[in-house]
Amino acid sequence: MPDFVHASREGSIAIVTIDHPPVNAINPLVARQIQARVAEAMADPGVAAVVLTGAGRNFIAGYDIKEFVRITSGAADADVDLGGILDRLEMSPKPLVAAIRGAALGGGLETALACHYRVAAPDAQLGQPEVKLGLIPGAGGPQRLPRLVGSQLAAKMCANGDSITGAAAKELGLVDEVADDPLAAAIALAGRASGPRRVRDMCLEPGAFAAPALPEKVLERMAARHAIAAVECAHRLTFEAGLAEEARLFRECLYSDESKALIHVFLGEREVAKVPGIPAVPAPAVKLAAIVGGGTMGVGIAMTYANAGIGVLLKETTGEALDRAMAAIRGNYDASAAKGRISKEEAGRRIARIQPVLDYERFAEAGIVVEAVFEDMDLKRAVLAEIDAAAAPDAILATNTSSLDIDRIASAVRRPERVVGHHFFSPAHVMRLLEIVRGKETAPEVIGASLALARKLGKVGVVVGNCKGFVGNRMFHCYRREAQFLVEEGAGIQDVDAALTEFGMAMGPLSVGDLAGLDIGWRIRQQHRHLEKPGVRKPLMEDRLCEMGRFGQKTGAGWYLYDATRKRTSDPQVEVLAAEVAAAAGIERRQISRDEIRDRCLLALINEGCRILEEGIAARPVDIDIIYVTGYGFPAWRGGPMKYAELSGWRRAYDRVREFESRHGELWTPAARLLELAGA
Ligand code: 3H9
Repeated sequence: MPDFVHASREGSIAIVTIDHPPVNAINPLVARQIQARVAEAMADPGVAAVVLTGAGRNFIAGYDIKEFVRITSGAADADVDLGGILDRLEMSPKPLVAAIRGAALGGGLETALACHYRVAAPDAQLGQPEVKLGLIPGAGGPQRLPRLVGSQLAAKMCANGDSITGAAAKELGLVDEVADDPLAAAIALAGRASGPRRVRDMCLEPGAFAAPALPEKVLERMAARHAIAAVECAHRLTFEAGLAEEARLFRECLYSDESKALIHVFLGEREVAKVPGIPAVPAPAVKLAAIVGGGTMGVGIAMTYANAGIGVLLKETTGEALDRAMAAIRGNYDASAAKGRISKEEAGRRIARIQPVLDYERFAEAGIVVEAVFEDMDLKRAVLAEIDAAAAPDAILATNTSSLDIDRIASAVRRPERVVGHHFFSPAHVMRLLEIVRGKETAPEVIGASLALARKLGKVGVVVGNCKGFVGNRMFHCYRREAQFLVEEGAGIQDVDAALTEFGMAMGPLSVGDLAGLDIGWRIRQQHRHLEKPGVRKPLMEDRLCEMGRFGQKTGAGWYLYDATRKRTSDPQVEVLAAEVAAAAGIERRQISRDEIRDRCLLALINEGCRILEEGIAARPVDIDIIYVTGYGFPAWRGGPMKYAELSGWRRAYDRVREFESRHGELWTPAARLLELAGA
């Protein structure tokens, strides 16, 4: 049996070290080994006190999250008895001191709370983030934390999941000491301690439990409400009874769809970086990135690199265009500094990293060149050919396209194996998603380097294949098309948006169109009219809106009306337009329920997702889910479109798609993969 916990001695102090890479997560074996090593040390007459610590950068990052997946899928024993083990640790007869460096999160903080004293590094990270996984702390945190920091703060920490630093924890009484070398300080404290001091024996503040003030959004989630209820138990019940009620609430969360979805997203964000056939390489040591194009995307991409401490050459064709780009960059950083997100000095340092240029002279120094010019094939090919002539032989040549054929773009250069799509989402310095588009010639190591670089830039990189719209936009097209069909068939405009925001989407599909600009799709459709399949239903509304000059927020009118502050109001004129459009096209209008709106929009997304899997454009369902959660405002607690379909039943999805097919025809033909997943 592997040994993840070992003991050593320093004089009369025993040191028990958890060494379970990468982050010392606790699973049943590790928990039993902690208990055994501590018990052995306590029983040794030569030992006066015990220090518990973690090897590597962290104390303990919590219970092993993968273990929860095994439990809920029935692959592992359902008994998570960390609480019982921590109880026994706390009852140890000699002083037990936690030495905390890095993360003491979730079950990690609960382990520290079961120790009699705590010493932390000033920048250690202490918290109960379980709620972000749809869980509550289930190993005594809700009973012990309020006894140290007060129940209102404890409830807040457990319900919003935010962690605090070691220095802040000292101020609050959560840790006894802060020290740059927490292990040495813990050993010293253990030598001085007169005996055990158990948190369970401490008194709570008198009076009734006062719930913390938390935003509505936080309280909408069951785990947050349960976390508060678990802390309240510390007030209402004995310590033992509180533990039992907490364990019951934990279990209820563990088997919830919310938790399954959030755990899927946590693990998925890391899994997408591990692509079969792509080497896991360290991030290339890029010191300088060159960006061509200073429009909205180029500006956001330049800021993304500058934020990661990387120097940037930002190229434009005219001095005026460069001035505009630099003014936008300064404006964005000033706004961040004004909001207190970064200091003025830091904003200045980041601006100074971006150097405006008008030529390719220094491009050979750049480890990566990102083309971010207007979305036009001929222009992109011409720019890439220029980049090819100027860039270093081993540079990555990235093209920031949202829809164009990567292979055609790559064929403009002599080294197509170095060309890769880096599809950033607007605003690029804010949105976490980066679609990494693999062309047929792109070298695997360029994909691997792109994935590692994405992480360094604070992005979640997801590898996708080359097709129109790649994964995200191709699916989104089907989703938004369905939203328009629904309006034509009689659904109210606000109802369409509300059905999806009630589901949890950050914005409704029609509002998203207004935000992005309806004219973009309109112009593309005009160019591609000749490719339309005759007899296949096309959405009509957005073309009509654009013909009226209603391009969305930027023109003050689209699906909705917008005032100068971009506040939205509904416009009865658009409802009238929908009725006219429907009458002219012979579309029958009827009352449409929000359930139908939700199902049609989401299943259009899911059915297309299945086709994308069939074609290998996305390698795994999790890739699609992470794209949607990080780039399209899909609620993480639903897990992404594919996880949502799984949790609500593939068979249900299939049956509903069939029903829509019978009413609406070939756009609803179920994908073969959907059929397969439904076992139909
Ligand atoms: C809990 O404790 C419940 C309790 O109340 C007990 C109830 C009975 N488990 O993020 P990184 C892996 S719930 C398993 O890339 P960083 C992660 O998947 C838990 N694995 O590094 C990745 O794997 P890989 C409460 C975990 O330096 C690797 O470690 N705890 C866990 O940017 C590196 O992670 C949390 O929610 C885990 N608990 O950040 C903490 N944690 O290399 C969640 C990490 O194969 N974790 N891994 O891709 C974090 O917030 C960050 O991972 C941390 C490190 C800050 C620790």
